[in-house]
This record gives sequence, structure tokens and C-alpha cells, in this order.
Amino acid sequence: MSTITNHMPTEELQALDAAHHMHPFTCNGELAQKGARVITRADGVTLTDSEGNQILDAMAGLWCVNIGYGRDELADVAARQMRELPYYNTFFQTTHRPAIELAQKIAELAPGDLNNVFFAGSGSEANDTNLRMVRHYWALKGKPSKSIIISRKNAYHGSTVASGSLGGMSAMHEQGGMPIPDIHHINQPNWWAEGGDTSPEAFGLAKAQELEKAILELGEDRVAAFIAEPVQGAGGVIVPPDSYWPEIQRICDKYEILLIADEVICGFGRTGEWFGSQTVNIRPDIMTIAKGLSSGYSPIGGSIVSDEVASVIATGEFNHGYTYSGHPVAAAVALENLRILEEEDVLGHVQNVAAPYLKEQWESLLDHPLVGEAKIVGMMGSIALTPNKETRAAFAADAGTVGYICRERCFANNLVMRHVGDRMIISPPLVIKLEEIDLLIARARTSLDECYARLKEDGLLQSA
Ligand code: PXG
Repeated sequence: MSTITNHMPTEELQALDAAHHMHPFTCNGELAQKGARVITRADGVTLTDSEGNQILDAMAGLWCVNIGYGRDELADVAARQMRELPYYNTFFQTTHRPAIELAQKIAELAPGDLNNVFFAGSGSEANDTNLRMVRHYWALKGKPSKSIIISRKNAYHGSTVASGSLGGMSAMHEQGGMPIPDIHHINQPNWWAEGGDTSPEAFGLAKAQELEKAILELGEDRVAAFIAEPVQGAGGVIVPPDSYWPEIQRICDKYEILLIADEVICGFGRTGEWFGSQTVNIRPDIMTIAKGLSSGYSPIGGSIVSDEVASVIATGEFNHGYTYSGHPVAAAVALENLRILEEEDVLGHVQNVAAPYLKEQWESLLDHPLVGEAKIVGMMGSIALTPNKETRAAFAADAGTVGYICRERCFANNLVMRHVGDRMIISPPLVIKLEEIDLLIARARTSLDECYARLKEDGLLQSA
């Protein structure tokens, strides 16, 4: 139980952590000097650390705790399921009630003919599944040369070899021999950073048309699928111009390219609908899910697959799966999470209460001297920090220097607001209350003020 933290001083925990725990996406040498922040408990939207600080978690963990922390119902369901059937696999012609019920529920929630679920333990695994499934689909259709998957620079699709290759994070590709062959990256629709003098709408259209250009260059007979997040999350909450997605859908239809919507962040209410695909009005053939599926209470992900693709895959054995595909405890927890989302009308709260208010408050930050752009879709938002709003300039300092300073101020002010380069991002629990949004904005403002003062002092307000 968590009592360990009540009996050990923070420094001891930090020393043990530094001695034995390798953190993901972290310079562990540097962290060992500094000591990791120890989180001990959480309730609603608030984390408590080992020093007793109460921190507003405007990232919902890692974009996942959609229903907020501290819901006993999920703990009770997990305990019950562990006693009844803690584990059984779904490989050798067996199944169990939690996997059946969850697949059926997901099929009911998902739009169109997305009626089939292949379970995984995470979003990364689900995207590995997708890569293999779409290639296998085309092979079964007699077109094995259709194996290239087109993705986007600055996309995040996970951290396994296949999902990291699908992603467009150059810092990841520099390590460990990625990307694997037959993955092609086009540019992202990031107007603020890359749009120059073009209007957002013209820029969005031009970026979508890069897909068509790539298909024509690579050959229609070579391209299996296009994968993208409806709204790029880890890339910095990059909201595409309205012109972008309709054009992408047109191109996928025209060239018979499967569309994979990575809904790992956007899914389960984050954008205000059940799925981001509904918010941007696209018809994917496959959706990747994880995170909000269980609100992070248990590790589970999956692929929601169209009837067409699933029926072709069903004609033979698909030699793929995970020990924990459809894990009964994870599935039971996810089901309880979906029950809460539905019965407590969390999407209604987002649509009618939280998102409109958050949008108004978030956009009010535009009056701050550092904030050049404020974007928000549902409950995921970003601001671009800039030394010059008119020219949309980047800072002269290395990308991320200023964002990091701002993030450190946020942490000092008991607010988890992340930075991606010099964009600050939020993705709070969907159940956040209006007074908590006020607190979020107040702390963000204080942190921006402190960041600004520091940049002035250090001469960092220079444009690149
Ligand atoms: N797709 C998307 C769109 C994601 O955001 C994954 C796939 C992979 O899911 P798993 O469950 O394998 O982590 C993600 C995960 C960040 C950050 O820095 C974001 C994620 C993971 C780790 C860090 O914002 N998203």
C-alpha cells in the first residue's frame, strides 16, 4: 500500500529511485542529481506529493485520467475481477466475459462500421497491431506490395520499434535503428510554426495535399494506409486548420488508402465527442485506443477495426497477439470507466460546461506578452510562447529552453502544465470543475509572469 511513503523521507525514496529505477524519456543521470518528485496519492484533479504539496494535474496523468483520480468503483471492480478470474488468455479458442462485454461496448460507442476490437496492453502495442494488420489485409486482398504506411513528422504513435517508427519524432529516430523500412513521413499541419505568410486554410490544404503527392510518388499500389492523430497531442496539441481533414479523407477515399485514426489521446471524450474522428468528421478504417479507455486505471489499449477490414482478416489466421490481449481485470476496469463516462454524462459536462469555459479562460491568456497563439479543442489545449507575436518568431535560444523554464515555474506553482518545445500544453481530467479551471488559469498566469521576468533577466527574449 502507499503507506511506504508515510514512513520514508523523500530523500531516501529519491535515492532508491535513482539507484534502481530507469525512467522513460528521461536523462536519468541528471534526474539522479535532482531527485524525482514523489507522487503519493491523488483525488479528483489533484495530486499530492511526498512533501504534502497539492498539485493541480492539468495533464490528467499522461493524457489519460479522463474521469479523474480516486474513483473507488474502479478499484472495487478490479478486486472483484481478480478474485473471480484474474487472468485467462484469449488465444486458443477461449474468451471471457470482461473481454466480450468490453468489445461489445466499444463497438457500440464507435461510429460507423467500426465494430471489431483487437485488444492490446497499450497504445504502442495497438499501433504495432495496426501496422501488421493493414499490411496483412492488403496481402490477403492480393496486393502484398501495398505495404507503405504514410505518417507525419512530429506525430506520436508510441515507443515500440514499429510505433516509434510510425511516429515522426526525430529525437526517437536517432536512437535504436528507427524508422523501420516502408514508413514515409509527410509534414504536419502546424500553421503557427511552419505556415509562414500563407493563410491557415491554404496551409492546411497544402499539407493535406502532401499526402496525395506522396501517394503519387510512391505509387498507389505501394501505399497501405495513412495514420494520424485527429489532433496531434504529444507533438504540442497541434490543431489542424479546418481545411485539413476533409482533404485527407478525400485523398484516402480516392486512392483506396486505409485511414488509421490514432485516438489514444483524442478518444473517450477528450475532444468533446467520444472520438476525435467525430470532432474532425472523418471515417477511419481503424482507430487506435488506450489511455482514456480505462482512464489510466489499468493498462489496456486496442484497435477498433471496420467490418470490411475485420472480415478480410477473419479469412485466415492472423499470427499476432499479446499475453494481455483483453486482460480480464484491465477489461473490467475499462468497462467500469465507460459506465461512469456514460452514466455521469461526462461528455455532456465537457460539451456544455467545462470545454466552453476552459476555452474562454485559455484564450484569455492571449493578452500575456509571451503568448502568441492559444488553441483548444474540447479539453486539450496549447499556447505558443514567442518573443514576437506579430512575426510568430521562435526564440533565439534552443527550442525548448523557454518552454522548460515555464514548465519549472508551473511545477513550483503546483500546476502540472507540460512543455513541448516552446509550446505549453494542457489536457486536464474531463471532470474538472469550473473553480478548478479558474485555479488552473491563475497558476498558469503566475507561472507565465515569472517566466517572462526570468527571460528578461537572462536576456532570453530574443527572436531567432
Ligand atoms: N498514440 C498516441 C497518439 C499517444 O499519445 C501512444 C500512441 C502510445 O501509447 P502507450 O500506451 O504505448 O504509451 C500515445 C502515448 C507525452 C507522451 O510526452 C505521450 C504519450 C506517451 C508518453 C509520453 O506527451 N502518448
